[in-house]
Amino acid sequence: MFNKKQKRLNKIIDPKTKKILLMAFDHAVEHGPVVYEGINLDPLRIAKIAHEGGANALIVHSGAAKYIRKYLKKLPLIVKINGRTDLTTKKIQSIITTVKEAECVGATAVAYTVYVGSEYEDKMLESLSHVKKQCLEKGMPLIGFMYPRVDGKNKDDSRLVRYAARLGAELGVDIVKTYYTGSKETFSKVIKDANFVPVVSAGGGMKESEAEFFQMVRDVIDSGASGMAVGRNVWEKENASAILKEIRKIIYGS
Ligand code: FBP
Repeated sequence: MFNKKQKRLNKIIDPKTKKILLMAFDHAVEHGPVVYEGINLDPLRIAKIAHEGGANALIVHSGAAKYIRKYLKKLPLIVKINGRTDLTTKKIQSIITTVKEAECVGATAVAYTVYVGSEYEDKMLESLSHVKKQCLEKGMPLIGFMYPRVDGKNKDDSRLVRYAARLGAELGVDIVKTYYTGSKETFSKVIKDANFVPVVSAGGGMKESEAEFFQMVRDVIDSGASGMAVGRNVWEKENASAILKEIRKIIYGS
């Protein structure tokens, strides 16, 4: 099982450079399609951008993965195991896919969100233990989306993000994905606290300009992160593949 898992991880973490470039596309579940009016949300379009732009893998839900796999065999897919809609205020994501199902639709890894500090944290951590067991049995890498959700605090509050990232490392996820805290000074502390696991930053909402987003990617990498999982700042743009190639250059340093 260890070899199987390592082979899969080698597709997601570049074995030579240890760099990671992921593209995230679970937004139509998390935020709903209406928020993205006017943007083509066909998962295959997004998968082609990820493939052409040089992403190591694309993060999707199982239905999108099944659809993409019919047409695009090569791109590694990371399948989300839990989820929620934006139509509820409850800060919890429920298990919606098993690791076996993810494997059946061709997943190279699975992803699980923890809302750290939410009133449902206990339930989400308990479910995580079951997901970890399934991953162990299948040799499946696990990406932890370690996202603070504390009433009255910003979700990118650096003290909370440090705690969330460290929790992911302690709980044994293979890669931690968390929010960027807004500065190299604070994000380097996040990386330091979770130093025994690769950490990637989410891209966040749409930036004013491409230049601003590229600067954020540079700052994330300068902070010591292994890479990024980019979403809206890429696939909402017309020249998405070109933008992704630029991001890849920054992350890989070439
Ligand atoms: P972005 O790079 O577009 O920020 O996507 C990262 C991500 O975690 C998605 O995977 C997810 O759908 C979304 O952000 C959730 O955002 P939020 O936690 O702000 O609702």
